[in-house]
Amino acid sequence: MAMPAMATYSRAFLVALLFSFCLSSIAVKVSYDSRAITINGERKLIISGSIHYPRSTPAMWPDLIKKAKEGGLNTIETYVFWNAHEPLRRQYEFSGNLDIIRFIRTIQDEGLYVFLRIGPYVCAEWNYGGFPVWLHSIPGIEFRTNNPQFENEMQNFTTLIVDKVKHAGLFASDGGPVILAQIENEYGNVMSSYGDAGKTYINWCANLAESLHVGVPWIMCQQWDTPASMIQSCNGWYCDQYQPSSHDVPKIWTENWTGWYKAWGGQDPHRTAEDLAFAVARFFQYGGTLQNYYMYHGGTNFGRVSGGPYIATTYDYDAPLDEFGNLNQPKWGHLKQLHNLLISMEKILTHGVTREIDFGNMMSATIFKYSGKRVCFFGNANNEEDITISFEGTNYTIPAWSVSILPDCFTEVYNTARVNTQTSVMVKSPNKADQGREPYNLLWKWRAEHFEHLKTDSKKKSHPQKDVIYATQLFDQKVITNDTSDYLWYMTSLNIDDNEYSDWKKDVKLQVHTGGPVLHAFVNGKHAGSQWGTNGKYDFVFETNIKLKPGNNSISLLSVTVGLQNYGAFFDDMQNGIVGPVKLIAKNKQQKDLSKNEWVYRVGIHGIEKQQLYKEDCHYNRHWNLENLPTKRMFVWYKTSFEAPLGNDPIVLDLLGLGKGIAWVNGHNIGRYWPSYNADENGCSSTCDYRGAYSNSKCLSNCGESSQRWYHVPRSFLRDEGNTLTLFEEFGGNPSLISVHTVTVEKVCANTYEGNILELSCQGGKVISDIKFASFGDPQGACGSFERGTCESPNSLAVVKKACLGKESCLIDVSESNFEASLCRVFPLRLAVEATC
Ligand SMILES: *[C@@H]1O[C@H](CO)[C@@H](O)[C@H](O)[C@H]1NC(C)=O
Ligand SMILES: *[C@@H]1O[C@H](CO)[C@@H](O)[C@H](O)[C@H]1NC(C)=O
Ligand SMILES: *[C@@H]1O[C@H](CO)[C@@H](O)[C@H](O)[C@H]1NC(C)=O
Ligand SMILES: *[C@@H]1O[C@H](CO)[C@@H](O)[C@H](O)[C@H]1NC(C)=O
Ligand SMILES: CC(=O)N[C@H]1CO[C@H](CO)[C@@H](O)[C@@H]1O
Repeated sequence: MAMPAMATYSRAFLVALLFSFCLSSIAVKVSYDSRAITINGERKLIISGSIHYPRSTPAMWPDLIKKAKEGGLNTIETYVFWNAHEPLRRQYEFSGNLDIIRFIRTIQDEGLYVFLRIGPYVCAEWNYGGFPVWLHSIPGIEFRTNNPQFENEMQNFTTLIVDKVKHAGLFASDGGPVILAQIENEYGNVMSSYGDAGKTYINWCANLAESLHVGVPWIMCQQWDTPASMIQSCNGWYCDQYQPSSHDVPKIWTENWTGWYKAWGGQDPHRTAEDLAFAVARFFQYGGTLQNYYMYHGGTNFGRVSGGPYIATTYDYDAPLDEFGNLNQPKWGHLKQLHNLLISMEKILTHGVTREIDFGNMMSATIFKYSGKRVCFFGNANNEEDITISFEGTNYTIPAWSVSILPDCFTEVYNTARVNTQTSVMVKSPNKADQGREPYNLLWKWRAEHFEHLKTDSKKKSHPQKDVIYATQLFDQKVITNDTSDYLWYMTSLNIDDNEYSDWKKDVKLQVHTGGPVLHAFVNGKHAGSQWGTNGKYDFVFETNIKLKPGNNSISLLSVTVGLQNYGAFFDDMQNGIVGPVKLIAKNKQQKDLSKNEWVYRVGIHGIEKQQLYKEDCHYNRHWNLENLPTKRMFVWYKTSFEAPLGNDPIVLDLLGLGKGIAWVNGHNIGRYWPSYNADENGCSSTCDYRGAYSNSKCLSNCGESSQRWYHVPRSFLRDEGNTLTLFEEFGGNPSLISVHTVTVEKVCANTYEGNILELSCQGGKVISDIKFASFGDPQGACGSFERGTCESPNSLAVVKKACLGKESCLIDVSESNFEASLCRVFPLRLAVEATC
């Protein structure tokens, strides 16, 4: 009896074991049909947002992903950054904010899907588009084309990443969150430049992807003749008019640009919440089912990761979550409402038959019908006129450049132009860690960067120096440095005979043709001039008058990069640094071409690459001066210590007053700084009309001001006290102007239509301390300058005060039932509020 009983028992046990195993990692089948991505056979609306793991810190990830989920996303998209993971060939880095597996698991923990865009070309305003610079040195290599050397490396890295994700069980086919993968990136934009080899290459990419058996679909974006096994997709400001060239694939929008990136010398970009919501609503109106925000959180280009030309350290992107992870309101909230509404209509949007009604004048309605239910989109793409339409006996007014969504084809629940979410006014407030001493003064130490080698480099090969390279030609900067440093010295000397000196005594010009972007010239150890590219171009011709002496003269050129080109056909071949010729031009037009002189190359700045003065345990720590703090001096090091601001609000440094350089906090490189580079004087407008097609030259602000004044210091880089800030200042500046700030919400405003629930909330534990304005009626003006209209409910202020004062956040039902009668004749009514946090 025992025996059979045991047998029964173990079978049951086995079944139970199998069942529990399946529960923990149930394989999910991801596929697609002509309408949508399907998950276990069910069509899904995918609302995705890009968050690049190296542009924040692991300590920030859970909060960012939680806010993305609260904002109504069901998927997070990221690129994979090859040059960060494989900085030297076959040497890998996956720790800290490069721990992609931890990032994917963090997303999984929130129950969201992952869209993994491996590339490995990523563009992304990332240094060299994500390619390791060592690739460039492989003999015979040609990037992104039918070239065995390139394909071998691409295959090697792509396979490594796929294997890593497989081993962690993170593909949906193994029960993980990764539902989609991408190979290559926007190749269609450049393919024609590569001729037939480009076609061969893109087919090779498709075959590579397929051969990796990831068990989820692969996507190729901006690729119009996609190989059959790949799903094509669209990138852009708008993708509503995009139709895939095959009828078997769904309409996918992989990059909906939520704003734009910032460049050194560029103005602040801004894409309005109204226009972004319009673009999204129209995409879904016209049958789209997968949409990804590029970026949902942009973040920061720490260290040397920014691309070129001139990509700044901030990568805020005007995204729904700002650089520091704060809600960018109203954008975040306005989109959240749209996402929740779209998801609630998922079944109908992915299955319904559609009927279009064209009302003319760019006004159209789309009716989705499925299993007895209907939803309607009324889209007005006219950028000036509000249009009233009559639909089934009811009149609807659709504001210009907006979409109304009616989940029952009768009641308008959402209009992209009517923002009912709060606007948060962010401020940067000075560090109050030391309450007794305000403003909080930083005490600075300094030391000069030593340029000893400037005097000795004219020595010949017979006394070869360490760490230098000799050549009788000018080299592309990245070929010499492998992009391990921004800095490269090009040094040479020339002899002026006594008998020719008369020609070279006066009015001599040094002329340098450089691929830029920054050049500092020294003649006989003295600074002779500096210049950098303008108008967004790296290359320029530098000219300055110099003084020569009879006999040997040394010419030392320090070339500085700020992020290698990341986009365009053959961008990888673009030369950096001094491309030549380098010439001396005498007054009588006589020239000496130094390009084929003997050049001595030295990589890096002594204090950075050799002494590592930014490191906490640096043994040169003693030799810093406390007296006579220099300002406006080139090539100088500054150091101070500071206390971490209390609370949880994000921390920024105000570096206005500095020139250009690199900043480290407790040894972490927080990025290049260049606050002296002002944004263009022109192109800004005081008003920003959301109507009409957006482009990155619309709604700009900050003209003529420092293009990046504030620099993010993630809290995880800090201790409570005794934090070290080290600066290498290249141009000259005044460190005593620097201060530590926190970023927080100062006040919140809203202008909410009747029929909505208004949520007001502060941030960082602060409560609503005052209601400056509240009027339910037809209030006028905008945040900061609201005014009463022709009518209002007399108890407007009282209702809002009662609901909100003293609270971190509050909800107000904006309806007539919640306020005293207003006697208004204007409909719909609105509640305008301005509250102080
Ligand atoms: C990548 O290349 C290395 C040799 O450089 C080799 O050992 C490794 O197996 C390759 N990986 C793949 C997946 O091909
Ligand atoms: C709708 O608008 C039309 C034209 O402006 C008007 O004649 C009609 O009376 C309106 N209908 C309703 C129900 O308001
Ligand atoms: C750059 O890479 C090449 C080839 O891998 C190597 O020979 C050279 O030493 C490297 N140079 C620097 C400065 O790291
Ligand atoms: C001047 O430079 C030449 C060539 O570089 C070298 O041979 C010579 O020794 C130098 N003379 C002095 C005085 O440094
Ligand atoms: C064509 C193009 O510019 N592509 C880019 C689109 O959006 C972002 C810009 O932020 C890039 O990363 C893309 O690859």
